[in-house]
Amino acid sequence: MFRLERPAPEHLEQFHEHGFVSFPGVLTDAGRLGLTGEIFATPAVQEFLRAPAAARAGGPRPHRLSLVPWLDLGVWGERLFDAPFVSALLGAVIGARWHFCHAQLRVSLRGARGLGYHHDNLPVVLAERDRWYVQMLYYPEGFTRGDASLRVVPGSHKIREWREEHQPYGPTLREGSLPLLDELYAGQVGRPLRAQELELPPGSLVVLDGRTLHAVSPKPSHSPQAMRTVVISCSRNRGASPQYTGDPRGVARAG
Ligand SMILES: O=C(O)CCC(=O)C(=O)O
Repeated sequence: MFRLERPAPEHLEQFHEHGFVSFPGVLTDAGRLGLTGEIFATPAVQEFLRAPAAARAGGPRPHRLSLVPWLDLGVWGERLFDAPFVSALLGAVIGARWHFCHAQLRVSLRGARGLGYHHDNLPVVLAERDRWYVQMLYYPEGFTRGDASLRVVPGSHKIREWREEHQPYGPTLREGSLPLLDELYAGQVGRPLRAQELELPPGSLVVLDGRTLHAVSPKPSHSPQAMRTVVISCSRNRGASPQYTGDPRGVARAG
């Protein structure tokens, strides 16, 4: 499923230094097409794609479907958990013991709004936020700049203390103004917080340190690409507390 058996030392260096690393076109054609088939076979995706455009335009995330967790993975999706490349990468970053939290799926169609700057490291036990949360984001169709592209903020994984207005976890999607975050937090990481906008071919992977700030550009209504999907598989140190999923009881339990 992967064109690589393991990450190179330079990949790991980039990941630790900048909080992310990308692997352009790392999925084989069979892997990319197999995963796409499983995405299209997912009943919630079929329902989303069949719905009239007017129905998809409503709600807080127009033209974007988000499945957390994504439970309809088949043989290809399952390999994202146990392929030699994945085990080698997670073993090199987390160490010998980790567990998968879940797989997630997002589908963005023309007119999707995008996401503000945020990070996704939301352990139920807040004290564990400096343990590993590694997100592997697979893009079967890839994306070009300005079209549902991923923007990452190199070095932002090194922010340790969130100011009171961003407590407990960091900025929410609505608060994600990068100039403001730069003003407030660049001092902690010793370099300016600037976004790097990625552009990736089909079958690419981005590995994020869960603390790294990132955002997604809107998908223009005239985009030449009808649909962009991403499958995200997330892992933590084994035994670490699970991810806060939006259930308010999770926040109450945070220590
Ligand atoms: O759509 C993407 O590329 C990334 C998704 C993301 O950042 C999120 O859902 O938190």
